[in-house]
Amino acid sequence: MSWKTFPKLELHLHIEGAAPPKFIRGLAQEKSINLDRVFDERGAYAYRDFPEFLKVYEAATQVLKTPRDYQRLTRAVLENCAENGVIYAETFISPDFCGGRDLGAWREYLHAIQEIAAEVEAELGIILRGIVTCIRHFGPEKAKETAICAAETAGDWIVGFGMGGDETILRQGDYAWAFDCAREAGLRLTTHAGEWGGPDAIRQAIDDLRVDRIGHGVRAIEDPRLVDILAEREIVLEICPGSNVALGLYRNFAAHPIARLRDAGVKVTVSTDDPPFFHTTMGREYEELERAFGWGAEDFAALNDTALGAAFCDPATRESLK
Ligand code: ES4
Ligand code: ZN
Repeated sequence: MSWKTFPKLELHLHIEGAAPPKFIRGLAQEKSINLDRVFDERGAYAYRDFPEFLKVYEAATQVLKTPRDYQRLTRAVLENCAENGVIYAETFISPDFCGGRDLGAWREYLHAIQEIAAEVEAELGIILRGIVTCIRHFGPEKAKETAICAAETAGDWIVGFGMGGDETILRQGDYAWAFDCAREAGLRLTTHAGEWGGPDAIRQAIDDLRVDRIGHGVRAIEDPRLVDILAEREIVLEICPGSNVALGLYRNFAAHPIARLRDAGVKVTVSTDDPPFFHTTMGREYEELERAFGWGAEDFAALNDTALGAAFCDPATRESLK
């Protein structure tokens, strides 16, 4: 069955990672930037593993230079989301790519993105909010600068702070200053953990960064006591099954732990991460979950209820989504 029009919330979406290849190619052409290493012969993003994925991601992102470029990107991303039934999305945005962590420049990017998001909301009804994200492999010093950008722009639209990037570098706790700074500014917190790192990375995220949600977190399944902790403390997982399958973490949807985590009482949600990179959409995620686990409307409504409860937006916005 097609779940394309089923109303959905999406909590884990990297804005540059949601850029359609066509959009990036068009922008590269306009700017005469060579992107041969980024695409394969069929025009899809070309990478073999996670480190290569991060390189291709950063290379593709190089064509996004101005606030206007991010405006065009945001429109393209929101149109794709809305076409897949998404009514509310939180997207990761990084001052590393938007203005090089300079606060004045960051404000300009943010203004441009918010402006177009409001325009698309009026047209299509989809609501977007931002989570400022630091990039782990850029190191803790840059993460501090990123957190300051986040703290200075925290409010109705920038609602969270997070960390992505290469999870095998350093430890979650090495970024505690940045997360403390963001928390003090009133931001809610999430970090990528338990995708490439094992259960211990998830424990560090909970204990050392005190996050509200975990990006991925799927490898908690390897530690039953940790699964119980996640369930008891109601720590929400932003699970991206198609991403995990595309990057080879699990053979296929049927082998993915999302159903086991859910059945153990963990609060799970579903997102696409970097949809064109992983050849997925929210519609496709739901179709594959139906195929693998027989999930239907009730199961999907429950996922979205969990996402609504875990959304970082203000209560009035949350109420409007009920
Ligand atoms: C990521 Cl920094 C970043 N960007 C996009 N996708 C990611 N997955 C993990 N880290
Ligand atoms: Zn991610």
